[in-house]
Amino acid sequence: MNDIKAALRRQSIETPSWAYGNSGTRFKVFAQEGVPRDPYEKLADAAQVHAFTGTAPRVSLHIPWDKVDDYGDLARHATDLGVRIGAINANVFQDDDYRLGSVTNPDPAVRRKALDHLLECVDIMDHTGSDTLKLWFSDGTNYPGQDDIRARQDRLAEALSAVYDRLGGDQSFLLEYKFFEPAFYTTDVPDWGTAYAHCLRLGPKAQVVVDTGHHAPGTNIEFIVAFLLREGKLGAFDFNSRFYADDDLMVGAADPFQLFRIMYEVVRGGGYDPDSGVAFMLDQCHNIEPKIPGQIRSVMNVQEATAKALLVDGDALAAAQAAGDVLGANAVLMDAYNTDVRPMLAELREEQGLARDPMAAYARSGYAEKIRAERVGGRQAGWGA
Ligand code: RM4
Ligand code: MN
Repeated sequence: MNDIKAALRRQSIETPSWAYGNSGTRFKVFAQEGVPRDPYEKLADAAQVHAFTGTAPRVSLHIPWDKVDDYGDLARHATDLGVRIGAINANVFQDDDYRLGSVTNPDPAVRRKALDHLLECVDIMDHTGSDTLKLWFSDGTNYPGQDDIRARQDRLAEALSAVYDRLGGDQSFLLEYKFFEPAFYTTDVPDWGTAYAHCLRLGPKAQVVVDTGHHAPGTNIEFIVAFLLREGKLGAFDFNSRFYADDDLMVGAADPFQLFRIMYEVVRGGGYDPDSGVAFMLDQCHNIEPKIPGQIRSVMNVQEATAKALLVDGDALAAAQAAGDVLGANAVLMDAYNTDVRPMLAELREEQGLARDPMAAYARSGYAEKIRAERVGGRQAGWGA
């Protein structure tokens, strides 16, 4: 039990700056009172999530949503609040020029513009001390024949290689795949295999990021995780949950059993080892629920799934598997999944000087009332679509 607690104590889950701003669907963005007006206030909210969970010390930024004049100053602000800047997420999907794609656009001038943005993001990494660039491309086509599928792969490879060459010694990039949306016929990075092939060709500083909401229904995500870990190509997770498409709901809300199965493969494959380099990030939007509690709940959901994964009796499982004991092996996994780990996590928090129940402690803290009263006027941050 102490080993498990020690492993949970070093857990680190990165929260996304955009989770604290207003968000919505393509039908409506719902504004909430007290929402941050700028990246500084987003970091202040993220610091609350870390303060109550002890597990969320890094915050991802999204450029241009988090554009500021002085990134060094923003990084210092983060440190003052007890958090650090995590991954820099590039955005080449919200400009009229990108109607037919960004780095895979048939027009070389648009490709240049997109590449320049990606390189600018590496400059921002230099200034913030961030070591990770996250790349997701909305590029693709809507109609058969619209563009040359193969040529678009060539253009993608060219851009990725230029970014790769620009990375500093301790910097790397994550390539994110998604099977559809906003493109509906072809997507240029639709699946883990495409991301993996591009990353493999480039080298160790290019890794695949698995966004759990970016798969077709029924996809066995834990298999993808096991495979990528075995190949040393799993760079990170963007955690969220989905019922239908890319729903960006709270991780562990739709299918906690799937999250457990994923975390089991992470632990099994060494992805939870201190030197694994795998980053655990949230990529979520809280459209109808309050945002800071939404993030706290999500961090707790990942903690619970991780605790259960760590509880799996590896020796008993290996013995049952070797003996061909199908039901016995399955029972070992289910025993761990069906264990209530919440008391252990509450105890661990107490040992760390935290409240046993982070949700209740945040509600009691008065922070929500404070930001509602203070953040009046100005322009609320949102995802800018
Ligand atoms: C994309 C992708 C990226 C995220 C944006 C907001 O679908 O998941 O990771 O940065 O959405
Ligand atoms: Mn994502």
